Amino acid sequence: MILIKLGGSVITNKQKPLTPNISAINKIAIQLKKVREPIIIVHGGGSFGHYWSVRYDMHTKPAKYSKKGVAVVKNSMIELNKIILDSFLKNKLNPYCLPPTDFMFGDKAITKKVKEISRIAKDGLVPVSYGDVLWHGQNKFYILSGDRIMGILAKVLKPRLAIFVLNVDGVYSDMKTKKLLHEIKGQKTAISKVGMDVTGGMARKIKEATMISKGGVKVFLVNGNKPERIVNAIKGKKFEGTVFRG
Ligand code: IP8
Repeated sequence: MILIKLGGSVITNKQKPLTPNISAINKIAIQLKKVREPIIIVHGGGSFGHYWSVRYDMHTKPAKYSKKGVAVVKNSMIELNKIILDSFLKNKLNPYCLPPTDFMFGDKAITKKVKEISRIAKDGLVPVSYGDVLWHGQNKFYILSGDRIMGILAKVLKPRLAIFVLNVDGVYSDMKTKKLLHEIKGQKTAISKVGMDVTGGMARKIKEATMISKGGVKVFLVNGNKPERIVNAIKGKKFEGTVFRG
């Protein structure tokens, strides 16, 4: 089974609020159709969830955020999720909509429900979850990033591979020369902050990828604007990207 995170920077236009990148989504869906293994998809917020989270000053830290903000962020993520589901359906991927409230209780994962996700995938549907704002208890809410969901699912499901699909080729050793690090085994990396991101951008991804790989799962970071790389990574062919070895 393969766990794939579609980064918000690939599936939306991050420079323009509330703008999906339909062409990128469709191209990714076409490539994913070639995969012959069960897959589970998680997607990020991009110019939907992140746009509103910034506007309402909402973060990953549980706090008493604006109720209107919670409602608006949640609504925008449903909207983006629907766009992904429509594209998957059109491309015969049979998506199975999976809001994170289906397998989370407050900030804890419900193991039984997480295991159910892999059974749904093995039965031939493609579960599609996403980063969201969740209730935390005691009148507090928090942003659960898609990257964190990757960590939660990987820990329980131990997929053969976890793939983070980005809008860059992988992790660069430094941002000036854009020299790609083909493999990371715990070394320090230069990380630049990406604007309009309440969940930590690339730094968060590297942290989560490192954690997942420490749990024994191989992690790939690949460029979603060249979606054939996702399939090459899955099929064990040579591809451009960064590997975190499990
Ligand atoms: O793009 C965050 O998910 P991410 C989702 O994976 C929201 O960090 C609601 C901002």
